[in-house]
Amino acid sequence: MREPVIAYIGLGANLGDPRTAVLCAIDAIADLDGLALTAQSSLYGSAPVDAGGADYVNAVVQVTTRLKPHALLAQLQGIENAAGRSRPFRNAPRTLDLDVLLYAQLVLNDADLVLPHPRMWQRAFVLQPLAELAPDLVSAEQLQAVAEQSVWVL
Ligand code: PH2
Ligand code: MG
Ligand code: MG
Repeated sequence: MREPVIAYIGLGANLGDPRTAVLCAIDAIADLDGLALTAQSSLYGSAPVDAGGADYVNAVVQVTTRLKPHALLAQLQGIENAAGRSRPFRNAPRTLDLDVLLYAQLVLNDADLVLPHPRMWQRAFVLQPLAELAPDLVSAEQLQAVAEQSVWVL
């Protein structure tokens, strides 16, 4: 049996009822086989970054999982699809977005999965909730670099 590893998942939504979508997604993640939800951040509001539409609800959860990275991604995409996710164009407003941010120390450059998440260090809506869960993973300098982005605790 694979040893369980710690992974971090970013959640976001800005269409429909985003707060409910993010809370339901956290429950759905916790219900997945091969995974335990081990911590969840506060919910954050955030202005869209490189995107249009309404303000987002964002959060980060920590999971401990035996799922391989692509199996974890596939499970998360199932939850996105069940929430009515469509992909009409890049960074379109979405009912639910679930991104694997970190998977143990793994560095991966596959076509469908890049780890760590390639844009997470430019995004306060990821770094602030991640720092709440795992302060050792985010430096003061990294938080300072995105300090002009508008993010607030809900
Ligand atoms: N997700 C994006 C693009 N821009 N902006 C905010 N505030 N929150 C997001 O989750 C978000 C975004 C692409 O996934
Ligand atoms: Mg995303
Ligand atoms: Mg995504």
